[in-house]
Amino acid sequence: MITLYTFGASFRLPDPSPFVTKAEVLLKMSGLDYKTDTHGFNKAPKGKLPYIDDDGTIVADSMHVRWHLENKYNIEFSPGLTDQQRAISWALERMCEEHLYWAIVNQRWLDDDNFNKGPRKYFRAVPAVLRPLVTVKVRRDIKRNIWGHGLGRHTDAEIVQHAAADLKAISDVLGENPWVMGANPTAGDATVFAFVAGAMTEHFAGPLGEAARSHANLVAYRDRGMNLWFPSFAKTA
Ligand SMILES: N[C@@H](CCC(=O)N[C@@H](CS)C(=O)NCC(=O)O)C(=O)O
Repeated sequence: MITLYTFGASFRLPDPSPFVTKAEVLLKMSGLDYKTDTHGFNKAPKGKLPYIDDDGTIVADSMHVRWHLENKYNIEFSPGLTDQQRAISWALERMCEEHLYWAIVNQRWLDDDNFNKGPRKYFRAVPAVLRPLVTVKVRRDIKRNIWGHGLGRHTDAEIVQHAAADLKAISDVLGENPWVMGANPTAGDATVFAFVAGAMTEHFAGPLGEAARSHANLVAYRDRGMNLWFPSFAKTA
């Protein structure tokens, strides 16, 4: 049995981390038995979630999880795709993970209202006397990370402008198709669905979510993915 280490559902999402959601969608696509565990962060080998424990084999990072499932279980997540489609899918995935992600972090962690509605809850376990200091330090570290990436050197409005261009690109690739590479879900959907849902969640206010929800096909795509993989989070469920 595979154990997927997660943060646990929040922000009207199956997981606040799109990387965790991606790994869980891959596990669902694989058809393998798995369970989730929200108590693994302190033992995360790379200091981040997700990671899996597959009968004693620890695999950290959503990409390594995918490669592990492909190699160990001979799973083909994207049957029938051409090399060009695989390349487009890969480029979309990387755009979500290495660019759109930072706009999502910016929106949740550095906007005070969204921080209070969301990530602040992670600090409840910190002793009250230390909590303000720890909270300020972690938010400062996150600001430094976004700055280090480069996106954080822009104003909030410019960050959303960059992210909105990502979302438009996803919307344009999707077009009228139900899934990013056509009629059936493929590996790229595990990532793209996770990041679109994360950017779009109605839990947070602001222009990033509005930009995501301005594309009717992206809203339908998010709802389609929720219905298929996480029906308890689907509006129609
Ligand atoms: N490349 C990694 C990224 C994972 C990642 O960034 N996880 C974040 C949550 S979204 C995390 O665990 N952050 C905790 C930390 O950096 O302390 C993957 O694909 O799994």
